[in-house]
Amino acid sequence: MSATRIRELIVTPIAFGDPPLLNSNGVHEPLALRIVLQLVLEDGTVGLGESPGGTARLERLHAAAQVVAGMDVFDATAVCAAIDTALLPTVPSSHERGWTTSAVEVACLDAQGKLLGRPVSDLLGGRVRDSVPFAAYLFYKWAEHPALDGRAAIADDWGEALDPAGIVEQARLMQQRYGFRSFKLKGGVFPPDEEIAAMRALAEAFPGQPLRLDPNVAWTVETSKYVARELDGVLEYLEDPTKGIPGMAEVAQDSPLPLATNMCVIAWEHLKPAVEQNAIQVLLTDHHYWGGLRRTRELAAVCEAFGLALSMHSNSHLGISLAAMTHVAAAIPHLDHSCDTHYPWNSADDVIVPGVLELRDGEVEVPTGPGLGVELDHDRLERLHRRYLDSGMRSRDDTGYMRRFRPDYELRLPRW
Ligand code: GKR
Ligand code: MG
Repeated sequence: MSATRIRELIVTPIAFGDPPLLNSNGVHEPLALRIVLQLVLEDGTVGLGESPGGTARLERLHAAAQVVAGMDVFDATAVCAAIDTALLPTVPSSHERGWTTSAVEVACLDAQGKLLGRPVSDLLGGRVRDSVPFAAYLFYKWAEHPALDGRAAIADDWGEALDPAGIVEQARLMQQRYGFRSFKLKGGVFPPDEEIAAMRALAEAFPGQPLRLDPNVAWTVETSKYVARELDGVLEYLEDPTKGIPGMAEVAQDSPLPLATNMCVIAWEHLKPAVEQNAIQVLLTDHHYWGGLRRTRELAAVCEAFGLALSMHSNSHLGISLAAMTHVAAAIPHLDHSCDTHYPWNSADDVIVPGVLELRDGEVEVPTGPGLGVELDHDRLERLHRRYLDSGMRSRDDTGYMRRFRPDYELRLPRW
């Protein structure tokens, strides 16, 4: 029996704390869901992976576990192809299948690195930087999760941010705590003029530091053009102002600002029309759905070929994902912008042993230990799994949660 053969894939759904962050869909619930993967080899080596949660993703990872047992961990391409083939009949979207293959690919690379005694960044061609810059991810937010159904209110140490002054204060806290030198605001929450005012206030408070605004398709084409004009000279890019490749292309025709996306170009087949229509100038990559770390590096080369700048998307996540994001970002020569991360909002509940990943001066040093360089805290994992089981929460529902407090809240995109 070869030591590098996969014995089993252990799939553990978890839930961790999340503050009341606002977006164009509603508000974050008190818990966010992720899934932790442990890919166990015949010799006992364990490769780690982290995927977004939810019932569908969990079922697909369980299906993947059936397929990968017995395969060689160094055959990561074949492992992903086998999973893709198994999912194809029930999951027609390549983007959706990508979430599953990506998480397993990361676990394969972690295990490979551990076997070889080399960091994952070495397996991706070697690092071109020793630390990776991240942006402070600013959100409009409530001071607390209000009391609900007998549950007490849940406060946090970030405070309320519902206007330009609140956003500047949050940015200052982010800078004090983590040293960030670039800032992204999640918009699509208030009328565009209020969000324009917030960006101007940030520009005044942090002169010369890169700024971006992402309303998650809350605006029409016309509104997007208006905001782009108003924020000319203020933003480094405007992210997903409006829906779809044709809509973004229409905005891009008149926009003085580069347009970025993690919404309309999310699978390989979207690249050709986006390039043909000149719909975007910046792509936010994300190894969680682009097929893993090696495919992300390939994507970076495609972007380079077509003159697209590269940035990185994030969702509520923990340390295994942050380690993977850091390794791949370290191995991409043309990383044009600091990466997004939700880590400051969620790191208190991490599943990894502390000490390796730290956001300092707005950067994370690339771990140099074998594999991803992070270690699972099994007690934490057990606690967060129990929390998942006890919560009864099985999918993210920002809109439904918002309606618990504002029953007349409607999900309307575009809203303005
Ligand atoms: O966490 O509310 C959020 C974000 O809106 C997230 O869901 C997005 O996927 O961060 C993301 C983005 O850049 O669009
Ligand atoms: Mg975005």
